[in-house]
Amino acid sequence: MADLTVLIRQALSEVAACGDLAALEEARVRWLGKKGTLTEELKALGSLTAAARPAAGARINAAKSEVQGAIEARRDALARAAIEGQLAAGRIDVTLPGRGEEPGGLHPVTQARLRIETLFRRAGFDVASGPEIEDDFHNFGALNIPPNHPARAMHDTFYFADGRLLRTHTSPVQIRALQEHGAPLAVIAPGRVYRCDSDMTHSPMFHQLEGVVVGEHISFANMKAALHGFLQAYFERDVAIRLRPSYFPFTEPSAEVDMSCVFCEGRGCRTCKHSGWLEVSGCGMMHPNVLKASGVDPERFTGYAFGAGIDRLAMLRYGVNDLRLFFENDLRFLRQFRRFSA
Ligand code: 2NM
Repeated sequence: MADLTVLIRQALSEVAACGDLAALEEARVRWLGKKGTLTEELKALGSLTAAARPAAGARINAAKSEVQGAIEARRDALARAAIEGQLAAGRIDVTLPGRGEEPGGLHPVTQARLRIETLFRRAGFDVASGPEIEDDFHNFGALNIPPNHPARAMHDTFYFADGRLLRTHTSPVQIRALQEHGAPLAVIAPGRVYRCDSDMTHSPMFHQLEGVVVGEHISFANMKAALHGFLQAYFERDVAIRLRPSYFPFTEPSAEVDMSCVFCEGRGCRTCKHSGWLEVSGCGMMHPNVLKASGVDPERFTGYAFGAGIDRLAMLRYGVNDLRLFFENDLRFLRQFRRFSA
């Protein structure tokens, strides 16, 4: 028979070294299982003399129960350690200060839009809105942009499989307003528009402001005065504007609107590329075809229309130099606008 004292010491040290319940179960099988070391010792009793058997049997059973006890103690310790680990991992220190609640604020683009709406309402305009998913007629056809017109490629349109599309401008809103109310009419249509275009200065979704005024004697001079008045009110200062000839399918004649740079007052800086001028809008006299498509008699009525980027107007007013900041929703950026009101 093996030396029981040595076997017990070996078994106890193996049990103590078990790091988890699976290892402990393996050790139990190795020592106390059907073919375990101590079990084999008991089986060997048969080879002893009848006189020696009782004492040897008692010593082996005592050894077995000592190892059994050690295994149970180790199992308890491992189970307790597992629970402690789980508790520690999920511990909540209720004495730590809370994260607190912060007041929210309107997004700078929303602030700019609300401000623009207020200023145009004050000038007698209504504010209209319409669907962002449009049909071909309201986004293109009614705007003197027939199928295969190059302006369609220019617009980088997102199309749906059924032929509908995400509006590329808010002009459809004005077409619908004219169809519904007829002339005379003065409305602006601020809202989200979509173009398949994304880089430093272009976002696939951006915010546009468009406006139309239709009446019996609406002139190009009326348009220039309205745009000048709006820009001065929006930037709360005297600004100069100039109109450069341009082309849009829906207006004739058409122009780009430049404004004296709000950062350098026209002296020249990085933002205005040292020209002293910022391009802020496009405009023109409504094309007779557009009036006709909207149910307005172009022999009796004339109208002007304009379009500008709200995001760009917000950048210029709040001094933001990267358009993408408006769409990343980084709280460190947005927090800076809480103190402003519309
Ligand atoms: C622009 C430039 C010029 C425009 C035209 C219309 C409508 F629907 F009445 F025909 N709304 N806005 C227009 C005209 C938009 O954006 C640069």
